[in-house]
Amino acid sequence: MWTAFTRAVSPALGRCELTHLVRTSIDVELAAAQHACYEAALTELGCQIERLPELPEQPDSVFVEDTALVLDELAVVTRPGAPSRRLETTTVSAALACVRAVSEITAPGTLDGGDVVVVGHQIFVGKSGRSNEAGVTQLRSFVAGVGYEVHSVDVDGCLHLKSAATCIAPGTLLLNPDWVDVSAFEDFDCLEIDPAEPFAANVVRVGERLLHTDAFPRTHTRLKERGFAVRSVDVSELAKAEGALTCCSLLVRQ
Ligand code: CIR
Repeated sequence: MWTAFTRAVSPALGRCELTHLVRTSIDVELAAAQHACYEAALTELGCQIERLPELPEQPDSVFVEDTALVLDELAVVTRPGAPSRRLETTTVSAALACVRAVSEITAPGTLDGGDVVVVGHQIFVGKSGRSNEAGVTQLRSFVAGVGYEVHSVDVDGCLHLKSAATCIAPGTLLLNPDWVDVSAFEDFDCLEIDPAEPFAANVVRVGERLLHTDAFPRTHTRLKERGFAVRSVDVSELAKAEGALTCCSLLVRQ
């Protein structure tokens, strides 16, 4: 059984952080409707949805993935690299304390959950503008005792490591080789996105099932050809806020 922690789209989403995208007008009502479809898709994939308290003043608060890393053994609440996002973590910490022992990244460390890719007991952290070495060192100290190794990985051209690589099955990754140093993943089975769809490497995995955005049909076909069951949703308004699919939930195995 899986729980997916989510949070409502803030009416202030239009004032979100942007790093690689040019600001365009966001239809917040449509974003909320797409977010509801995303939650419905997660329910179909076997998740029970738990809504975190709304934070209407926090533009990026729908992107809950960045606020924590949840492993089977423990949770780590992050200190997001964007100062504007640091008020998002308090409610996450309180919610996760009900399901896991919680550690917290503290200053000067920064870490965004979107930079963290877990493949078995190997944890990869993107060296993005959001996560720093102090954050990685703290994370390493929290997880070493439960058998995880932590590695830093170069990323370039995208916001987070999870924009460039996600784990789609045990020991298998979907990658955009233009945005990540693929040699970091040479021990794993790596499937590449279709080059015409640079944002397509971000896939939500719930057990054996995958959730992808419907903006990437070519990569979707590659996944299907490899035998993956893939459900897709439209999150085009959230994408204007530089949000990927994984960033709208924190998945917890119960
Ligand atoms: C930000 O820049 O922080 C938000 N506008 C988007 C965060 C997306 N997070 C993610 O994909 N993990």
